[in-house]
Parts: sequence; C-alpha cells; structure tokens
Amino acid sequence: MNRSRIIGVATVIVVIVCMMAPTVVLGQTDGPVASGHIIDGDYGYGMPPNASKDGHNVDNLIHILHWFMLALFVAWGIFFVYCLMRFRARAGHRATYDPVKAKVSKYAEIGVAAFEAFLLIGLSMPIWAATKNEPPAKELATHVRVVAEQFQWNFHYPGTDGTFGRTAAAFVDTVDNPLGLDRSDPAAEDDVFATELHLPVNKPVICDLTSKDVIHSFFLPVMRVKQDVIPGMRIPVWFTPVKEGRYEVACAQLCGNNHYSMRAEMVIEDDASFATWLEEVGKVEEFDEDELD
Ligand SMILES: [Cu+2]
Repeated sequence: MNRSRIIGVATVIVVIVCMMAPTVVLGQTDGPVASGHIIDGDYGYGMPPNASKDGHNVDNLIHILHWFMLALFVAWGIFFVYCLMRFRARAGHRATYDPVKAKVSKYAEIGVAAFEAFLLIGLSMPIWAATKNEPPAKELATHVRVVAEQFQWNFHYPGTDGTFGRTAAAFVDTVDNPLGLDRSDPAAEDDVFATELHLPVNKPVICDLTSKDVIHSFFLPVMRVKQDVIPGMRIPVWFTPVKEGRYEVACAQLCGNNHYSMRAEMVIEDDASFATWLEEVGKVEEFDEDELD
C-alpha cells in the first residue's frame, strides 16, 4: 500500500471514529442541574423525554429523518472511499474529467429526491397540520402569557376570573412590576406573576409569547415546542402535557451575554397541586404589595 493511500484510509477512519466517539464514550450523561434542582427525565445524549400528547409525532419524524441521513451518509461514504481507491494515481492510468453517464447514479438521485418529497409532503406537512392548525378551545385550556426578557422568563396567569389585566410598557418596573400590570384595572386584581411555569397535567395549554427587548426563543424540549419570541408580537403556541414532573424551559435564541442563564423550570402537576400553587403565589404577591405600601 503506498503512502498516500494509507493517509487517505487513515483519514476516513479517524473521521468516522470522531463522529462515533460521543455515543460510545459518553453514552447517557446525567440530567442537568438547574437552580439547584435535578430536573426529571433523561436529558442525556439521546432525545429528551416526551411529556406531551403530540410529541411522539415529532419524534417519529426525527427518527425517520436520522435513519435516512445515516443511510445517505454510509452510502456516500462507501462511494467516496471506492472512488479514492478506484481512481487513484498509478502507473498506466490517466485521469479523465468527463462526467460519468451511468443509469444507476441517475436512478439513485431520482430515488433520493422522491423520498425527500415524500418526507416533506407526505409526512411532515400532515403532522404539522394536525398539531398546529387548530388551537384548543380557550375555555378548555390553561391560558398563560409568557413574557421574555434579557435574561428571564416571566409567566402571567389571568387568575380566577380568567381575564388578563391590562398591561402597558409605562407601568413596567423591573423589581415590583416586571409585567407592566395596570393595578387599577379590576381584571388585574387576581392576576398571578411567576418565574416558574406551573401547568396542570392532561389539559391543553395555550401560551401567548411576547418579548420586552430582543428576539428570544421559547423552548420546551419535553413538549417538543420551540417558537421564536418577537418584541411587538403576541405569538400563541399550544400543547398538552401528559406526564407530571419538573422540566426545563430554555431560550433557544442567542439573545445576549447571559443567554446561557436564561432558563426556567416547568412543573407539570395534578389539578389540586396546581390550584394550591396558584393560590400560594397569588398570596405572596399581595404580601409584597402590603410591604411596599
Ligand atoms: Cu433569550
């Protein structure tokens, strides 16, 4: 074996080993620690756990896409190594620069294009349409406003009256009134502000997303939800949590120096625990207001 061939084969082997190393060496890592709590579920090297009703559809799509990419990677890799060997420089062999005219490659390319069209039109679009076209009925859903800012997630609950109080930028106070709630509005009286997202299990959730400053991205890995949060817009997303636990809320858009620290916790719990929590958080707010007066 000549030197250049050895170098070529060694390079291919090193590239393949490097790509496999994380799976072989690291395997499943421990769950991450956020704000001093271990978050439920397996956040290791593979997919995060699925805690939503429609998450399996997204997972199936991701699995199919990855198997397809693996097949393409292996097939093209074999073809690449074959070409390196077959057309290497050697005595009695001249390089030719004419494109190859073979039926096999033509059919292979048509096959790949057809399968990609199927992935988009036959598989992805129906799943998207089924889960994203029709929002759940508002009266049957838990409705939360999610207000992003550098570098925190704020959650605004309408309280027992089910109506959000009026908010305006003029009322915003970073310490006492981060949502800019108009305290004189009767609908604002029972509104609840939190920095943890608590939600009852087995009930649809509608989150209206807004931002106070730059573009953020609301990312709930276990719900398979990711949506950009744009200042000046109110963008709804919806999902149905089906597994109780404490999970991660992340920001998936590089939004400034402390982007890495922009995370919160989402607690999925039974109806009774959710109601108790909402009451407790509401009480803390009232207490704070008395203290300030
Ligand atoms: Cu952010």
